[in-house]
Amino acid sequence: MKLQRHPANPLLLPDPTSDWETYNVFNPSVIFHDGLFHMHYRAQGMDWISRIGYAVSANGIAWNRLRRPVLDVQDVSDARGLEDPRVTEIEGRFYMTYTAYSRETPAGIAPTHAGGGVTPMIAVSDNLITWQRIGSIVRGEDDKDHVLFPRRINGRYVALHRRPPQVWLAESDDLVHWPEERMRPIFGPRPGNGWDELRVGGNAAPIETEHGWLMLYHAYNNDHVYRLGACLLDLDDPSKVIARPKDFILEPSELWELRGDVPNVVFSCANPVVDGTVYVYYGGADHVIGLATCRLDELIDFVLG
Ligand code: BMA
Repeated sequence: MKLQRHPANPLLLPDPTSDWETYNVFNPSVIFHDGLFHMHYRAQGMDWISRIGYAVSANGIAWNRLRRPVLDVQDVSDARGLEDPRVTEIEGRFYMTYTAYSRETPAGIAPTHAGGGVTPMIAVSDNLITWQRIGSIVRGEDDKDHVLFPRRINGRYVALHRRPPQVWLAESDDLVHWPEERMRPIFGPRPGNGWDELRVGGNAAPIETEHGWLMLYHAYNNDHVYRLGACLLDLDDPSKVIARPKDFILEPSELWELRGDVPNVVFSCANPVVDGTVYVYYGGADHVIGLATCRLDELIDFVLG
């Protein structure tokens, strides 16, 4: 089973007339709310700093974008940019997880390729435009790809996050405090399995189904090719993986996925389900935004094998 690319791809391109989304727009979050598709995306402009942009669509294909970022850098803790937004609606409010990229590297942590530390942040909004930072899941360690589940499980808010090289689960009573004793690893890369042999990380809010939480994730291998896969987590205890097919569901093959700012990347932060179709929006080569879809029941059949 493979996702089907939309013929209108890529759907969103950088805007060379702007100063903040001049070079790259990628890694979008998309939710379906009150009959509209709402997108938040990572944008890079003249200063190469990432900011979060917003666009809205009636059909999920043609987008109207706001001509300014909805979340911008604030201080030294995010001075290198805000990356990879993932929006989840929980109990009528909107929460965005994103990676804050700092100018400072915490003691004892190896700097990232551009030199700096990352913090897995959470912000809240009631209108999808105005965002307020509420805190982070952890601090002072290499941790990102954090994603909130769309509802509480056993009374607690739940998030996926990524402590290299594994995906972890975290729980919180208030979305602000995430106690270490309530964190545990779920799954990691599969050495020898090719596409997900080196790193894995969650995509967007897991989809609740009668079989379990359907979770889409990204992975890369020793050749640094990013692909997408899927697995199923237990409904009551999402730290239990019920099924994880060996094969991926999307890999870079179009020119705009193979060549861009970072080659050979499909990276997704969005899987809204509308009328039984899963809409997987993704960044192509850290440069543009595309869409691939499948039927929800087909994806479940594939994951269950
Ligand atoms: C990851 C993130 C993503 C990016 C990917 C590929 O570490 O930074 O934003 O799309 O690398 O470059």
